[in-house]
Amino acid sequence: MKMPDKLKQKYIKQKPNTWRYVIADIHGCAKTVKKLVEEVVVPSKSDQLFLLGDYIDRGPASGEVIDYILYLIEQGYAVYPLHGNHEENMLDDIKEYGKESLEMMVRKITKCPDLLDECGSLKERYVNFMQSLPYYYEMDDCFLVHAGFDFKKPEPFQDYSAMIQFYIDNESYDTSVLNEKRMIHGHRITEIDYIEKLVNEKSQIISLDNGCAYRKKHKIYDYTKLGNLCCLELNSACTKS
Ligand SMILES: [Mn+2]
Repeated sequence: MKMPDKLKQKYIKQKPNTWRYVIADIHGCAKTVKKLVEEVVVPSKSDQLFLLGDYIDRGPASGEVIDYILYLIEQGYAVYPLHGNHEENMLDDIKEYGKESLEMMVRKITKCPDLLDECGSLKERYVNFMQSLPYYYEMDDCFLVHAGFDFKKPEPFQDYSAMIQFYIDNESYDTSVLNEKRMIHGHRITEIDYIEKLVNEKSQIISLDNGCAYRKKHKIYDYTKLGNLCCLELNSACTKS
């Protein structure tokens, strides 16, 4: 996908005396993210709220999730959304499929009919939103990215497809290129005990996706350790001790 360079990464300055929150893969769980933001996180308008991508598919209300993000931005909250592979796939599908196949796919396969308008096309505001998303954010003490960086590649900070679909193995990941900064990512569904361990041990790499849409028995995953939408407070996660 071609896009202007300014959208590919952004350096974000930390504001003094504010909190920084990160929420990973929301996947159509609109009620959950609203509850999390409004009753648990309760950010002020000067706090920063980072979202790690994958807003759509799996859960029941993909369009509602994007509308909620747009609403928060409109209300003046400092929201920083990132690109996920599900948004990228949707944008590719728009280019690849004709109107009818796309409509069928969105209704039957990805199951997010609330992304469609009454003519069966993807609503323009969702397409515009998905096209506007950067691939990673860098701050003075951390990187935020949907999936991760592939440091085996010669130009890891140019490899945008890795950023949305790289599958990180926390145990063997080479962190030397991060310059001692933390890296917070989603995409890889991670059991809640392990997320807590990474946070408590102040791990340099933190996986934050607990598969919030997985609330029932699943072929691959132990659903009893999934199903939460996690939020990490970056100031405390990034302190050294
Ligand atoms: Mn993903």
